[in-house]
Amino acid sequence: MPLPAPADDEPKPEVTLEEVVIKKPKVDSTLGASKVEKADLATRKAATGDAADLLQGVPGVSLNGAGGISSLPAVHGLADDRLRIQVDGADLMPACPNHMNSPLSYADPTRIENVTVYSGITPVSVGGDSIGGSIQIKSAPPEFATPSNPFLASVLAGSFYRSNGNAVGYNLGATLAGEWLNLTFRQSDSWSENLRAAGNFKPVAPGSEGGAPIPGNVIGSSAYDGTVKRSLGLALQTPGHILQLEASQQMVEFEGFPNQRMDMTGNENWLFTLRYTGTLAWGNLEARLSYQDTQHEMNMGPDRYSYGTGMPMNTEAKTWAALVKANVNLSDRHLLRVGAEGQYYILYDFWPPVGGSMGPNTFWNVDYGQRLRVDAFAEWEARWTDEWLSLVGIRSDTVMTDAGPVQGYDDALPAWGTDAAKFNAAQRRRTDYNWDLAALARYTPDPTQTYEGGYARKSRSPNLYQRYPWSTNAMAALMNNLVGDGNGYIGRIDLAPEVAHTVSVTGDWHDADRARWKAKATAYYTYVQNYIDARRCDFGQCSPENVTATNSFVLLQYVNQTARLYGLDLSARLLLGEASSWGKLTANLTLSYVRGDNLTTGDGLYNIMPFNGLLSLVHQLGTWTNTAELVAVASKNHLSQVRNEIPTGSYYVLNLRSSYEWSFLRVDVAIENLLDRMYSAPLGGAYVGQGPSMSTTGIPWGVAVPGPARSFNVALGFNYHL
Ligand SMILES: [Cu+2]
Repeated sequence: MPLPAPADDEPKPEVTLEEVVIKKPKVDSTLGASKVEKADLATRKAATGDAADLLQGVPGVSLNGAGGISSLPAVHGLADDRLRIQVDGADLMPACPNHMNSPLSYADPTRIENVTVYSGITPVSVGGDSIGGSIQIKSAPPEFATPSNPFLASVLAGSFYRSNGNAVGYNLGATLAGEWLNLTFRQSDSWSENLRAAGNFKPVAPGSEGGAPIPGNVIGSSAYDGTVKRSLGLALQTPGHILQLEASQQMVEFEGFPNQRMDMTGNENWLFTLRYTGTLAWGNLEARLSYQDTQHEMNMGPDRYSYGTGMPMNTEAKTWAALVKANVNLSDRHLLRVGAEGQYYILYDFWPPVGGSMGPNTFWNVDYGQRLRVDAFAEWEARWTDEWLSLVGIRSDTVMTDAGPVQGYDDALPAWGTDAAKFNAAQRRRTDYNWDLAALARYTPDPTQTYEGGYARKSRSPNLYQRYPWSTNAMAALMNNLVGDGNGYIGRIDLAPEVAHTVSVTGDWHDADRARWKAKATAYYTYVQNYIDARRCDFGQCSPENVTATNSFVLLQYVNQTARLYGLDLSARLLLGEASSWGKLTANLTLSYVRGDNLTTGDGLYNIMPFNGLLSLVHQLGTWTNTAELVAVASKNHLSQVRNEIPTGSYYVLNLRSSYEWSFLRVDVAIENLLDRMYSAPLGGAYVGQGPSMSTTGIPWGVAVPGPARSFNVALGFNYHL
């Protein structure tokens, strides 16, 4: 959150020396927010094409597996669009029945300078249209020259290689800046072959008809290629005001999805943003306008059956968004944040005909889908004393969704026409009047401890893929899947918004200058009304066996139920020793536990990360950093039975990393999964990455997507300032 600027830069005549040294308010408003440390960020972004990787190790955060650059973060058991994920302030919208082009898949990891995860009580000023936490990813702010040094120029370039998958990436950038103008260009690209697991997890078999056999340890459909991200930014500055205009383009030529039945065979996204930030006498002001345009294509990649014709599925989406928000300094101790925002999203999801019963017409999965959101919020932060802070906010969230009439491949066939007619006869427009509330208090009795507790009510309306997919045909339903469990999903127009009530308490203990040790613990409990879970499909074309099956892929329909999630995050850091001759040695520990239950059915919630911990030893000598990291994860056996979720075993993985920085060169080397341990990724989903994927029985059920085998990584970064 931006640091509120002092209300008045002019020193008042009565200011005494003592008042001058009064501590500035802390930048982070809530203890429930974690910032990824800069050193960790540099190490993690060195050798990845996936921006979500930068969140690894943040307490309470886990990653749901998807494509190679599209992992979906989960915070305290809530993932995907239950979180508010912003990239440089933009709420990027996915446009795909599998959420392949998730917001973070558009972020260039090499550009990211700053990651903040709000996992506890999320202030309403950073929440909205979400029931879980908020993740804010930011690039570096534009740099400007100074009168003493009136011209800035910098170039940067980097590259990485990962042995598992033979992944290669590069990034380059250039900045030219004067005192009032900054021009920045960035580009990155990465590609990877299929990843390998450390052992065989399925039989050797060809993935496509007559194709070469895929070895038992190769994760089919995990390759990606040509993921170019480029941006051109122009920033103008006058004292106290910055205006930024940025155009960016994100292209993907191919990205495989081992836990989906299709692959991304093309994605082109454009984003245009105009942003103003100003520091004014009364506080600061931000205004932004953005437009996002996405063209998305899916089909069967090289590891899957193509059925002679493939199965093209196309999605087009446009999103317009506007926001204005202000931080108003009411006094030295009172800050008011107010804001309003709007977002309008249009979606077309259509599947061109391929012949046979999948023709002669185009299948419309969602035609003229619309989601309009209008929000306003006010939040009051009060620093009553140096010990006590309170934050109270309220937010209104109005969401309208709608979709036009649809058609199947051939509505004369009952397999398509019956469901389409039923959907077309229904009233499809829904308007939800949602509201959020967050209240928290923070107590800092002395410089070594802080306690925070609060309550939040948060709401989120269903997305278009939860309300509008209409076909109960198995093949069509299997293509609609947001979670990677291999099942098929049918929408439900009547879905109500999810409303979460969260209470959370955090304690933070450390030595007075935070140099030797610190420990933080967060406990949380969330009760979700109208949680969107799933029930077995028992209507339309769904068979009676679909209702009772326990060891196969099934067809499901979204349904509102009641859920509960609770858990605990612990993190600690301890300086073990320090000497000028050998540097310093630090130990870090993170433990996360979360449990999710469906209270309506007694079932478990899907994809809840089992108890896990991370222990690392970090040695630093000047700009040389060495890290040994142990990741340990318990078995996953509290499962979503309605989805026939697959259990996974416990495992541990050892990683080694080392980095060295010269004035303008940085080298990172790493060995991930040093001991080449074989394990199933607990949040990796069901393996459906090869073979005939268009029916529930074409691919064997019960195989979890494994974690990657050992990888040797090396990355070079060059950054030169003129
Ligand atoms: Cu897709």
